[in-house]
Amino acid sequence: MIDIAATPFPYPFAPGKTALVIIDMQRDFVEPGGFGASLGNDVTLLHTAIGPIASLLAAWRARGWAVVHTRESHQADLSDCPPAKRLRGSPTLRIGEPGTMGRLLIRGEPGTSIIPALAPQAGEIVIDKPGKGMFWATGLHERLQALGITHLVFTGVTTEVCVQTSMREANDRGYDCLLVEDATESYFPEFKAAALAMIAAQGAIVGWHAPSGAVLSGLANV
Ligand code: TIU
Repeated sequence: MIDIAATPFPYPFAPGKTALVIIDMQRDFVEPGGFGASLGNDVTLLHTAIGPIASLLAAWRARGWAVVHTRESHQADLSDCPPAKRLRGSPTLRIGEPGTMGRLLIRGEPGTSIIPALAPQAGEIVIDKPGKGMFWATGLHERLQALGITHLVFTGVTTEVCVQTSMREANDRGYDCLLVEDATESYFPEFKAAALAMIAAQGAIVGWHAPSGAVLSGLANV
């Protein structure tokens, strides 16, 4: 085990048993005309996370460690999209309606793809998830167990929605989870700060958080 400098105390990193998780770095969330923009958000707020995620991804690939990419997405007939999700609120476009990058959050449409800077490579796990959390209706837990994964390092968007939901699901399944501070972003800076604080409170009740620099320097000799 390697101790990574983290909040609220050092994170016990397990080399070879720690998957890098990249949540929903899709065009639909980070580019204009997609799902995130349809909800009234400024998508440029998410762009600062791309560089740190790319650095972590390169570090994992160099060591041959497991990488998980997720995509929030639905089947073309919307059979896996509950009306409670599709009909809530007053977005400019709803899930499944056509935008400038195809039908919003529908599998196979251009907007649902992961941005080119972080595109998955052969051998990496790619999960299409109908919910905010990455374990709901995906079979991911079984795949991680088969690989002997016990620890998860989280990145991606948005911090307090799909990242936090996935991290809470993972914590309940027994994984030790670290959220990388500069490799996650929110449309609401105050929500990102609150999510980081509540995750690490009460003795890491959900998990740890640390900057990408601390993770990369902790791995320097591994
Ligand atoms: N709206 C928002 O902040 N996020 C989502 O709907 N999905 C994810 O976080 N991926």
